Amino acid sequence: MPSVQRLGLVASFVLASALARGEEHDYLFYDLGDLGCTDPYANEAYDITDTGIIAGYGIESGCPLQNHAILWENGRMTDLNGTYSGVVKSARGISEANVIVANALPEGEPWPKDVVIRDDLFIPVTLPDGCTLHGSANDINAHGTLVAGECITDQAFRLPILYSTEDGEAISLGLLLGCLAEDFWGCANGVNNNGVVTGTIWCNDDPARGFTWVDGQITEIPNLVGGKGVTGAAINNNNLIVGEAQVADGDYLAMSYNLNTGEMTVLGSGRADAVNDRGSAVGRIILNLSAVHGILFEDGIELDLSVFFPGELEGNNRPHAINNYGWIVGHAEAEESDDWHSWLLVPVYDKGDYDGDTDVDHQDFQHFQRCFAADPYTNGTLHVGCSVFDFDDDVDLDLDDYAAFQSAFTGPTAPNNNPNGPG
Ligand SMILES: [Ca+2]
Ligand SMILES: [Ca+2]
Ligand SMILES: [Ca+2]
Ligand SMILES: [Ca+2]
Repeated sequence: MPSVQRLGLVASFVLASALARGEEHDYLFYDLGDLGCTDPYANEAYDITDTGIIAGYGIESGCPLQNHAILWENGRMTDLNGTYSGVVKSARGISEANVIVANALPEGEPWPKDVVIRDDLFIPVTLPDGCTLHGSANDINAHGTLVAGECITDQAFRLPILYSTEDGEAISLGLLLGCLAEDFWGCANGVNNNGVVTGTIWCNDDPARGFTWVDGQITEIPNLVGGKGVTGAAINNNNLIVGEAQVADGDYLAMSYNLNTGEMTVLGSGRADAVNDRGSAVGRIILNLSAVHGILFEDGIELDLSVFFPGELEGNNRPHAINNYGWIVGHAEAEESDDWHSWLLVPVYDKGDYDGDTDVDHQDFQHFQRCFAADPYTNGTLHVGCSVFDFDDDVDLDLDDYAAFQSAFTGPTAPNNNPNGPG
C-alpha cells in the first residue's frame, strides 16, 4: 500500500444497539477521521474489502489535500497519490487483491482519466477505439476487470465500458435494443468475479433501464414489480443484482434481481446501492433533502442504520458498500456544521465468530491468529474487528482469550451455519 502520508489517527467509536423488527443488531461505529486539516474536512468512503481496507476520497477547498484519493486501514488514513505525477482525485473501488480503481487528473491534461493502482504503480486505463473518457470507473473484480461509465464518442454517446488489466483490452458494452444512439447515457456500475456486469441506461427520455452484460450480450433487466424503470446498482458473486424499481412517478422501491433464476424481490422502501455475497444489501431512504437514512436489507429485514450513529450524524448518512462480513462504509453529514464524515460500521457478533456465520471454526481461527499477532495489543486499543476475540472484555488479546476461544470452538457444523458465506 502507498504510504506517502500515514498519520496515527485512531478511529473513535461508540457502541450502539437497537432492535429491528424483533431481531437484534449491534454495531461498532467508527468515525474515519481526517488528514489533520484545520477547516471542516470532508471525505467519502466508497468501498471496503473483507480485510477492512477502505477506499474513497477527501474533498475540502481549504485543505492542501483537497480532492485526493484516500485509503483507510485500521483507522489510519493514507493519501493514495504516492509518486503519481498528476492528482489522483477519487478512489471508487478496491478489489480483494487490493487493486484500486481511481479517477486521476494527469499532469498537463485537461480531463480526468481512470487509473488502476496496483502495488504503488499507476496504470492508465486505455479506451475502446473512438472513445474519450472522463474518469468514472465504478468497480473492479478480483481478476482486475473494471467497469466505467463514459465512453464519450464524437457523437457524444455515453457508453458503459469494460476494461481488463490482465490484457489491457477495453470494450464498449454497446447500446440497448430500441435506444436511439443520439439520446443515450449509460453507466456500468458493477462487475463480479464471473465477469457479469450490471448498470443503468437512459435513452429516448424513458425511465431508467437496468441492464446486465454477460459474454458480450447486453440485456435489459425486466421490471417485475410493476410500474416503470429499474436500475442496476451493484452485483455480487452469486449474480444477485440490487438497485431500485420505479413503481410510479417519484415512487421507488429497493429491489434485488437474481440473474440465475430471473426472480425479482422487493427489499423495502428506498433504494439499494450495494450487496455482499451473502445477499445482504445496503442502501438509503430519502426522507427529505437533508434527511437521508442508511438502510440494511438482510433476511427480509429492513433496518434503519441511523440509530447506530452519534447524534449529529444520525439524520443524514449514506452507505456505499458492505463487505462479506457485514462491515458497512459510507459518509454522513453533520447536522449543525454540515461537515462530512466517512464512517465504518462493524457488526458485533457473538464472541469468537469473526465472520458472523454463527459458528466458531477454523475460518474464525485464521482471523484470531491475525488479531493475536498484530500490534499493538496492550495499549488499550484493539485492531478494528478484533474485539470479537476479546472474550473477557479487558481490551487485550492474550492467552486467557485464547483459552476462551478454544472453549467456544464449535467447528463448522454449528446450527444456521451459512454455507454460502465466506467460511
Ligand atoms: Ca464463524
Ligand atoms: Ca482479553
Ligand atoms: Ca487479559
Ligand atoms: Ca464458518
